[in-house]
Amino acid sequence: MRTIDLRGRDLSRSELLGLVPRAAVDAETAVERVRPLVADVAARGEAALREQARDFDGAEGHALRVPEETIAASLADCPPEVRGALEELVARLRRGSAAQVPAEQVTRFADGAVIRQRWQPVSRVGLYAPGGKAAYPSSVIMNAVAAQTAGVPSLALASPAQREHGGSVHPAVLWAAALAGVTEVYAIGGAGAIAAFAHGVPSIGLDPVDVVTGPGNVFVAAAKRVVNGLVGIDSEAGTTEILIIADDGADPEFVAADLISQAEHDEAAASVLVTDSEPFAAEVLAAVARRAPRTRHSERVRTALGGPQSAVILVDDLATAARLSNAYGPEHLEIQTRDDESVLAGITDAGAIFVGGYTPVSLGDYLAGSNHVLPTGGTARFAAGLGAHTFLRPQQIIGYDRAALAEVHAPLLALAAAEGLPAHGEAVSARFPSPGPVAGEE
Ligand code: HSO
Ligand code: ZN
Repeated sequence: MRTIDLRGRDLSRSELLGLVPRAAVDAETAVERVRPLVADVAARGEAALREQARDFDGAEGHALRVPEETIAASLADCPPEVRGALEELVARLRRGSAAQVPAEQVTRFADGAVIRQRWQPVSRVGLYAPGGKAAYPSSVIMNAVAAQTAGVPSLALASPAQREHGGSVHPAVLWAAALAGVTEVYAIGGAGAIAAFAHGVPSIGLDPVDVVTGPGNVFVAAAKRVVNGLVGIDSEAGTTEILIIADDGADPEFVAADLISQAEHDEAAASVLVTDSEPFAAEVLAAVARRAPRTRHSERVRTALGGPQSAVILVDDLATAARLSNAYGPEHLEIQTRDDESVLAGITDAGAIFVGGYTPVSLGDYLAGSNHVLPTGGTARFAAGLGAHTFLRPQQIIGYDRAALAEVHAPLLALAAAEGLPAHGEAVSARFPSPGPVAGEE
């Protein structure tokens, strides 16, 4: 891992950002490639999907809808300890997600002048789960449970047809579906799946959805961009990132293990340590050098940690570390210091924040009860992670009675006149036949 020494420099937010480069992903070029695929599914439905499955997944003649019995039966092949762990994940996530559903709020301006705000779930969602080596049952559950907790009544799941699994989806995807209680599953992959969700496929009984979520490769991300507007989408989940703020009170072995854990996902993954202690940084680097060659995906980890997106950054103090982290807006932020709460107080931008030496990101990836679908690439500066709220819309319900409307009659007429929209004022005046002045009503 390279070291960037920022000590003794007074850096602005944009200078800080420029000093911590990250891997650039270009979904825009993929958009041009997937646009015709999406249009073809919209126009020709099942026939287009079958051609795309043949061309991209090497699957032909398979059932596009996975029978419900197959979903339930898949659990026979799920190792019991994996099943138990997935059940624990579902249970914790249900509790954690319930806290993301806001209560209805009522604002009363006067007796008879009330607005209510209720959080209304969307009616139907499509969840995408990648196939192949990236078949993460944990991610399927993160998406499904968040939608269910929001109260979404109709949920469909799609994942690529796997030739080695008889044209069905990856078994781990089916385990997750079965344990989360998802019964509508399609063996459709890539951009075609996103198009199928957005436009519907009548011949296989797939009704269009309102929101599409879930991770995928660059073509899935591009297809989500193409259908965005016709349906809602979650944020684009790019390559994973971890930024750790630590001082010499932290355990270098813990920090090294956590940097390696997220590097395991991808050669382009970013692992960044920000510390005010040079001796501590040296200890972490020594621990990384010892641990990295021994882990299963050591080649991938070596590439990720050696890439320009990963670094150890030396700063003067932890307040600067927090400023640096805010500029970066990490997907995952860990704080392991002598005074975690005061560092936390300086943090404004992060997808999820893991506090203390016993809260590694991999806990959040699986069993903390929090959601692991988080904003990447700096989008944590304006976006939230996936949760029940992703599927909820605040809806205001307005109810005024005659007396309450009378009270705002005159100022409303003034605003309507100012905007040159007299019919707006007349709609109110019509309810107060002559003479109509507000005072006359009281
Ligand atoms: N760290 C990944 C999520 C994940 N990890 C799934 C293991 N399985 C992105 O937050
Ligand atoms: Zn992970």
